This record gives sequence, structure tokens and C-alpha cells, in this order.
Amino acid sequence: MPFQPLAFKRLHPDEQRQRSQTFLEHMKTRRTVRDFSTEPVPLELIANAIATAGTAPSGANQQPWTFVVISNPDIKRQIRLAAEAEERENYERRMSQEWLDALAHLGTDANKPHLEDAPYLIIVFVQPYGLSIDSATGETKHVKHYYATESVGIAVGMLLVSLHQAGLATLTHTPSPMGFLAEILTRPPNERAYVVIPVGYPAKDAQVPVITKKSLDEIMVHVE
Ligand code: IYR
Repeated sequence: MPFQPLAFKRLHPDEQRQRSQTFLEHMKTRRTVRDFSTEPVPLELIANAIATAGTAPSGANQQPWTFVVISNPDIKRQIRLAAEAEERENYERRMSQEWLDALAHLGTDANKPHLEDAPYLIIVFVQPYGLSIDSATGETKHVKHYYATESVGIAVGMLLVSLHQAGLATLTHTPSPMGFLAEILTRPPNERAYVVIPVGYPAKDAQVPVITKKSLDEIMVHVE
């Protein structure tokens, strides 16, 4: 495997501080949105965000992800109906009272109009293994992917940051179980749905719950 010199631009300490502070302030304004406008979004912004996610580090650089972008109204409707059916089971039967209590302050329920309202749904799939054709035998081989779920988690984080940076709103939605997504989208057998991300502009009257994030003191431990 060939190596090459790292292209790395060293920044002035003042610029480092400035950039990191500005970025933090911008990221503090990101909120999960559940009320979407139907206003269209340029596909280029979605494509750039996915390309950004594709720069993520991954186990053995295997890049075990697929991002399916849906704008087709019929497919969005199918996904909404299937997701709502699963979520009704969740809210009415499968989720424990403890889980429902933990969620109550977010005001969520089994109705998912955002799955149709948002101009785009990005369905992220994880590939626990890859498929390759053995050139000698012609047989399909399974190639194990290492740290696939961790890798996709990192890529999704970068996707959300890119979409926020582009002035778009997102929702990280994990209907459970998610098997219906691979079915509706006829994905290959080595892909498992990981998360559904409606993307668009917030509805004019969008409301978000009043929540706080843990302070730095609570989440950072410095071992000197
Ligand atoms: N998937 C369900 C329930 C849900 C679960 C968690 I954990 C949340 O942070 C939010 C919702 C739903 O989407 O309604």
C-alpha cells in the first residue's frame, strides 16, 4: 500500500480558537425538528452532505454505508404508513412505561407526518458485510466489515453537521423494527436500515421542546 505526505494546514492559534468557538456557537443552534415545511430543497445540498458523510473514518476504511435519498411522494407515503404501523405497536404495546416516561417531554407519538412533509428522506443503511464476486469461482463472497455500526454512527454525525451547516433542519428517526425500509427500497441482503433522516426547512410554526444539554463539566473528564 503506497503512502504519501499528509496535506495538513497548520493554523495560527488565534484562528484555531476563533474557528472552534464560532463552530461551537453554530452547533448549539441545531435542534431536532419534527414539523417540516414542504418547501423544496436543492438536491445539491443533500448530495454535498452525503459526500461529507462519505469522508468519515471507518473500520479498515471499508465505508460500510449506503445513503438512500427519497423525494418520491409515493415511496414517502409507503414509508410513513409502515413506520406509523410499527410505531403504533411501539407506543401502545412494545415500549415499557419507563421508556414512555423518558420520552414524554419530547411530545412524540405514533403519527409521523414529517415522513411525507419533508422534501427529502435520507435512509441510512449499514453494511455489516460486503458482497464480492470471487473471480475464480463466480461465487458471491461475504467480506466482514469491522466496526460497521460505529463507522456509520460517525458518518451520520457528519451528515447532520453538514445539513445544519447548509441551513437545513433534520430529524433522527429510528422506527423500530426497521425491516420494512429494506423491503420497500429493495436493498441488497447485506444492508440493514440504521436511521431515517427527514430533511428540509422547519414549518413556519414549528415548535421544539425546551431542553438543555449537559454542561462541559458533566461530560468532560480531564486526566492530567
Ligand atoms: N421511535 C419512536 C420513539 C422514540 C424513541 C426515542 I429513544 C426518541 O428519542 C424519540 C422517539 C418515535 O420516533 O416516535
